[in-house]
Amino acid sequence: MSRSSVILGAPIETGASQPGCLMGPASLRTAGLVAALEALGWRIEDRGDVTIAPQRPLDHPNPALRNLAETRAWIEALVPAALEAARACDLPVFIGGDHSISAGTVPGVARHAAELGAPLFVLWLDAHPDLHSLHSTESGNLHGTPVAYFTGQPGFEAFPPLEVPVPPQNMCFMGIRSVDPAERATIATLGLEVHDMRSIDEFGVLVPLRGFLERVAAAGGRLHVSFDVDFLEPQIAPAVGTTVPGGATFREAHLIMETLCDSGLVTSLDLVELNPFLDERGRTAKLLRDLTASLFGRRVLDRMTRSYG
Ligand code: 4U7
Ligand code: MN
Ligand code: MN
Ligand code: MN
Repeated sequence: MSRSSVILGAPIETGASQPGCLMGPASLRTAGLVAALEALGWRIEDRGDVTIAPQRPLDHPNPALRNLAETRAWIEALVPAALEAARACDLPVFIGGDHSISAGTVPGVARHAAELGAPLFVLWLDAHPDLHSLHSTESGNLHGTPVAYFTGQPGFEAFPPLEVPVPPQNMCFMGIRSVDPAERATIATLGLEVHDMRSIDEFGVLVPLRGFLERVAAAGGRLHVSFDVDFLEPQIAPAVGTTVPGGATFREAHLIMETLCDSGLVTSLDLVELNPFLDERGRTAKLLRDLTASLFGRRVLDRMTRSYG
């Protein structure tokens, strides 16, 4: 039996600092994401894009917050859509949209994991830990807040109540190289597993990734991967608003996706922060398509795979 995936677009750009992520789902479809995955033997159902109605502005004690009402509405729309997608297939792919989509997709798949009685783990591939609360964010850009929200941190009274939080000890961050003071404090307090770019320079991507995958397998866990384009070195992935130099290389990123594929543990994926307005002849969209294909089983040659757990 071939494996199945539901593709769901979430064209959100209200969480980001600049417009353009709205076009992310269209750009990935134009790059041929569906055909690339079908070529690997997957059954793909593209459910199109989620939408929200126009919103009336919401007040908040933090005057810096931008587009709070829209983000709230996106979360309310995405949680049930992500839950349904997770119920309907082996590995749903959520296409952003800026990273605020994960404030809906992760709680949605967390509810599905809870239905199955399995713990949910999250691999966060990003230059940033996205650990701000609605009170600590200084930029007011809500794509910097999803992890704090879905791990159940305080300061989210203005977001929809969270039904199934992800335990902070089930998180693993890789690629981190831009951390604000409030986020640094949260990382220390919660004791989060963070592999910053320095530690990737020192140990490569495989040592920390294998350690985390062993942990997921030992717990009988499900694994959500959230892939922010700014995880990558901006020279190979220019289509992103929040570029930070010193990101993951082409091979580091593919090796992560290939290793995740071999593990057989991944049960959902976000592809976020693609801003096609900033792309160069579609190269970032094509790279993201190919990285997803590596996660879905594309490989150079057949080989023995390593098993976990
Ligand atoms: B992304 C930032 F200040 N921390 O809060 C902020 F550096 O989803 C960036 O990872 C947030 O791209 C980046 O605005 C959010 C900034
Ligand atoms: Mn992010
Ligand atoms: Mn980022
Ligand atoms: Mn970004």
